[in-house]
Amino acid sequence: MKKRLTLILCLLLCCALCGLLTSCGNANKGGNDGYEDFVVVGFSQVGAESDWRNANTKSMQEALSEANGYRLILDDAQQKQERQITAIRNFIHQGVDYIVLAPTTEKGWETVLAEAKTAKIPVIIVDRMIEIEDDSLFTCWIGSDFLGEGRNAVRWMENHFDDQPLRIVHLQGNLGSSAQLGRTAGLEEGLERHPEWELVYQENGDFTQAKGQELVEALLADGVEFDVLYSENDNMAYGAIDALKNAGITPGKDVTIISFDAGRHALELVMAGEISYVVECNPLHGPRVEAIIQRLEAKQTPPKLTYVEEASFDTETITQTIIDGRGY
Ligand code: GYE
Repeated sequence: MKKRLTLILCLLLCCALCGLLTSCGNANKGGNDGYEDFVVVGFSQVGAESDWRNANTKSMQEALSEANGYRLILDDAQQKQERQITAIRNFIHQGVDYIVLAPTTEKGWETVLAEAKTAKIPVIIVDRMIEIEDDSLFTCWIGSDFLGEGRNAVRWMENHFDDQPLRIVHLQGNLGSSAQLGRTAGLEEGLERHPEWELVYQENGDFTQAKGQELVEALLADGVEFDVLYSENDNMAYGAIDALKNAGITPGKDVTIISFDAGRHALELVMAGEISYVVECNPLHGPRVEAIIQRLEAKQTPPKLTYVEEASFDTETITQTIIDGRGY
């Protein structure tokens, strides 16, 4: 009798343990966790530093929605690579179907992506690129040609200023990110070709409006004089514009401003003549990532690298229709 009771208790314990394991195991593989009908995607986002980034997050949320059959687990890394590494490890632990990574910096992904590969979870990189020797550690990448963007801006400067001497202030984005590296490299090529161009100031503005304003206030206080402000994103340009105006300097007249991203407000400032040239960087990757996942679900192979098409605008080419059509 006692023996039979122990046996029954053991069986009950086993059942309970099994149930626990199924529900704690793969987030997507059955159980009562509510994930079973969805494709589960873990998205490690850089942060919320700019309008571009917020538009990017929104685009991902809209495309990878429950109505479309997805469960999106979004992690905001607050611009820190360590946080992204932790987020990816959590996604692996949760057994997501796909990992999407918008990397803060290019370097330092080998170990964690090898862990994702071992767990057989495809990794889709968006926006910025990673620098990695073994490219089997990610499935594919979709994003922008940042060096092309920088070269585009420099071409405009060459056409606009001919051989005029220029004093240039350079606000950089987060150091080590593809967006910074490419846009900086474009400018550096221009500086090499043009001995009449002088770089009078170069600093990291973290891609934020607050830092852009702070840096320009500081350099004006130091008496730095300049003709061109090359800002590696719109938000830093907005901050710079505030600082210039507060100091009685008219953007677009006393100083030429060049920016990257081309969000709606930047386009309005081009129309108002305050930003002279803006190079577009498209943040709407949600539907593109969704299409990639659909192909992978259908056991197809998406292209390894996809560059999105991007335009640019100056005071002559901007129109109200272009501004009205800009959703972010
Ligand atoms: O230009 C900037 C953002 O990586 C393209 O990051 C992105 C850049 C974008 O914070 O505004």
